Amino acid sequence: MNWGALDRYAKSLIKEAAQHIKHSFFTEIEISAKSSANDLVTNIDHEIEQFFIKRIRRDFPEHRIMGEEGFGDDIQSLDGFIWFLDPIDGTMNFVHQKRNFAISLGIYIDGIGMLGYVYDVMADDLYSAMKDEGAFLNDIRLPSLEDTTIEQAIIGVNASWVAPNRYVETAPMIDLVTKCRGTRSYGSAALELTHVAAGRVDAYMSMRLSPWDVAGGIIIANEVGAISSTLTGVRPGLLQQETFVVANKSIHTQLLEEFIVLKK
Ligand code: 2AM
Ligand code: CA
Ligand code: CA
Ligand code: CA
Repeated sequence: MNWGALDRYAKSLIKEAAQHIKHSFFTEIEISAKSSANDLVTNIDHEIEQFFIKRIRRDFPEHRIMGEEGFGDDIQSLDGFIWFLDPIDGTMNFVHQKRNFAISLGIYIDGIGMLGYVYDVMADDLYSAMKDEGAFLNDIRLPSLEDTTIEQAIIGVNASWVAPNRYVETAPMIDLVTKCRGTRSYGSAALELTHVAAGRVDAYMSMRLSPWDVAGGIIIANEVGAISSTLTGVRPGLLQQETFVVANKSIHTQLLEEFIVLKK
């Protein structure tokens, strides 16, 4: 495989898809609910996923695609080439804010992340990474992360972590949000991963994410030395919904051991 050529191909596909998304603001967008009233999807999510899939199938017929909206392949194993695609990550932001959403794409071979992309469409910020070649923001290299401490960290969490929930004990989470320097919640898992990779946020966690939410961002975060895992500390499996945390490596273990206490 010519990885440089595949990288250029993926970037041009993402930029073309982003133009379609921007043009959609001049049309009537159809919004519907998926699993719950707050879980939104639009005709644009569907159209963008179909745009990618049509191109990838034409140009790489032997590759498989896992996309959020279900137009891709039924993926039960990580063998061979797999493209993990979230056509719009942060659909609620797309609908309500017309910003703060991203296209997320990760290209894996036999479960190993090779090329990762998160494109903040309205900011025109393309985060990308190639395994062992570093991570970039618009072709400017992102430096490796420097060590930090909980007291100096900004933690990416949403309010559900300190409200009663079925995944984690709230008392240690309240302790965490009290001890850390600040908290943030951006509403797009892919963008939150890039904030960690760029050192703007020091950790991000979620109780339930799917492979397409994180596959691209994990590769980017990995290249600057951040650690991604489930809340039990194992590598994300990328075949089903899981808990997720990405953090500066100097606080990852402490977060899991002291503050994220899983309910039995
Ligand atoms: P989405 O916008 O592509 O659905 C919102 O905090 C983040 O969680 C987004 O990255 C969102 O992705 C993701 N997410 C995963 N499952 C979700 C669900 N059932 N409802 C809403 N957001 C979900
Ligand atoms: Ca969704
Ligand atoms: Ca998503
Ligand atoms: Ca999505």
